[in-house]
Amino acid sequence: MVKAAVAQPIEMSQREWRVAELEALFELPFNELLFRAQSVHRQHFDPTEVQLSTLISIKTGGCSEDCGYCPQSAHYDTGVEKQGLLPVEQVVAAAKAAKANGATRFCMGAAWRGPKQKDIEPVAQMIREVRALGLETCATLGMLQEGQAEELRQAGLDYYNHNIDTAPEFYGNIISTREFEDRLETLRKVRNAGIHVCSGGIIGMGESRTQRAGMLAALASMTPPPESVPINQLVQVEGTPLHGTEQLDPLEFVRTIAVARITMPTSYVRLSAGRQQMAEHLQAMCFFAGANSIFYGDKLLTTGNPEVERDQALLQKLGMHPSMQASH
Ligand code: SAM
Ligand code: DTB
Ligand code: SF4
Repeated sequence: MVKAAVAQPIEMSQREWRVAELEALFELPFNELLFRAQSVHRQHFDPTEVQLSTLISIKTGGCSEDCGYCPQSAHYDTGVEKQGLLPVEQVVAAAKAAKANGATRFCMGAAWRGPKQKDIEPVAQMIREVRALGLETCATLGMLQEGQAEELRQAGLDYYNHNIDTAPEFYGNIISTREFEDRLETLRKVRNAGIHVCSGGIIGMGESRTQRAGMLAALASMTPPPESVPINQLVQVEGTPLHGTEQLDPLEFVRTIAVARITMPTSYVRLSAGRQQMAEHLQAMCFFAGANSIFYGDKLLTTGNPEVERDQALLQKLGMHPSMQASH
């Protein structure tokens, strides 16, 4: 009888990852892959802990970019109502509610190609006030110009979310108004300003397995890899070009989480958009595969997310609990 390869929970030090190595991980027998991922996970994290991050859309819709997945692009008719920059008080009230529900990070998202210089001060004010509540701050505002990352850091920004979204080779199939390299440039600015990096992507956009491996290889090979890695399942929104894309096998999504965990052992891997469409046992499997963070709150940016009570019940059922806040 052929014996299955013995799992080796070896320490994966930071290094350049080749796409072929990640493809080999994807091709492992499912149980072998999950066992390896869980073993790596336990070397660095308490497997019962999950980090909770709440989102708010501070500026909604009417975006000039043509990202094929996004309901907020002005290029598509999706019925999303446009909303200008929210008043600071409204953002702070939402942050207080998020904290009261147990979130430790608050992420402010804007449907911009990038912020104009006049936008920086009001956003900086939001960051100052949210941080004063004792929450970790995160913002996702699009591409940054020279000096803007420093201004945001100065205001107390802990994390900047800027996803590479997909593999370099597939990027042009999804977005035409900017290039993959533009994303890397903003990530460099964020890193240089001393802000923690949150970067991940979307699965289920019609990419191949090799391209899923390519996206994760690009993230894992960053020096250092992003501290937070959101793995989104495409939320298909009517009116966007990607609406109607063939649904991905859920087990392939779990594999993607596992490969992210193995290749980025010390990063928080966030089970992100798409949870509302996932059964509880699928989410549980993602946690076993090494996901240790979620978006928490009834809404993502414009689409739904499981209600807070439902998530609390799920965590309780799984014997999991929110992780304490990282100090800043
Ligand atoms: N406009 C900024 C930008 O694109 O960087 C910030 C906000 S944008 C909505 C943040 C991220 O949300 C995108 O990079 C993408 O990964 C994710 N996203 C947008 N629409 C999505 C969808 N329908 N399904 C899953 N993720 C989505
Ligand atoms: C991320 O990776 N996913 C979040 C957050 N970063 C900003 C956004 C998901 C958006 C899903 C579609 C919507 O609600 O508009
Ligand atoms: Fe605009 Fe961001 Fe949506 Fe792209 S993902 S259309 S940049 S809001």
